[in-house]
Amino acid sequence: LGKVESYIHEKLEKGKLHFVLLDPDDIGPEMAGKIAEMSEEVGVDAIMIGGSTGAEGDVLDSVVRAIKESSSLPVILFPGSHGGINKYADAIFFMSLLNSRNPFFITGAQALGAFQVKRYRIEPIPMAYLIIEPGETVGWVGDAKPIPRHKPKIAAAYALAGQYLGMRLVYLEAGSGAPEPVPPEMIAVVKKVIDVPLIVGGGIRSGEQAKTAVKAGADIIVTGTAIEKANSLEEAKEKLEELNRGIKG
Ligand code: 1GP
Repeated sequence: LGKVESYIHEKLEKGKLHFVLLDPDDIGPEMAGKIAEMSEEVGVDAIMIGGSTGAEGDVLDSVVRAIKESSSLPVILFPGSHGGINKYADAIFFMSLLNSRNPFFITGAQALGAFQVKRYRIEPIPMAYLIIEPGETVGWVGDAKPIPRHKPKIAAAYALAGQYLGMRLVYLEAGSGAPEPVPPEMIAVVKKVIDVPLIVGGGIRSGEQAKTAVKAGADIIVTGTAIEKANSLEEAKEKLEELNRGIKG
């Protein structure tokens, strides 16, 4: 395993993890740097960078660099397509949107990005990415057939298929800003079936919601909107602390 993946596994032996997602389309480099620095102070485990609309090119470049300068947390790309690759990142979730209707999001963008990942020596971490209702922007852009919230077995079947295809992480995604996170019943059913770490994100805004997801079986919780939407840096820090407590107890 690569450096970042090993780091994730070592940390998972001691407890559950919290990854903070920053979308360069919503947040400038200065703010991103400050949030990354605060995240590290509070005990967040990694910074993810990505978004479905416009997290590319110079905008992405300056945000990744600002984060690398202001914290020593691993920076993991969470790309909406091959445009979300950046040479300053440590690793990339090399993800396939398994329940997309469009092969571009299953294998097409991956082929277009593969040589770039190799050239820049970004550590690829293969991941099954599953969109759960409502799916929000990423569900629409990714042309997903979102998994119904009350059908946990469908999610589990896709998750297990992902594992059997060689993916080393499974991500259940309700969509950024989703009104409700992935249901705990679904998290529990998926967790029971797979052996690889389970990531859950989308709509997790409170420590209580984070705790519920962890109790159900999530290994890694991703939060983005709750922190990006804070009205001040102090508020963002309080939110980070609240979420972190919910995840780590
Ligand atoms: C989105 O799962 C992540 O891809 C995080 O979602 O912005 O709702 O926290 P939020």
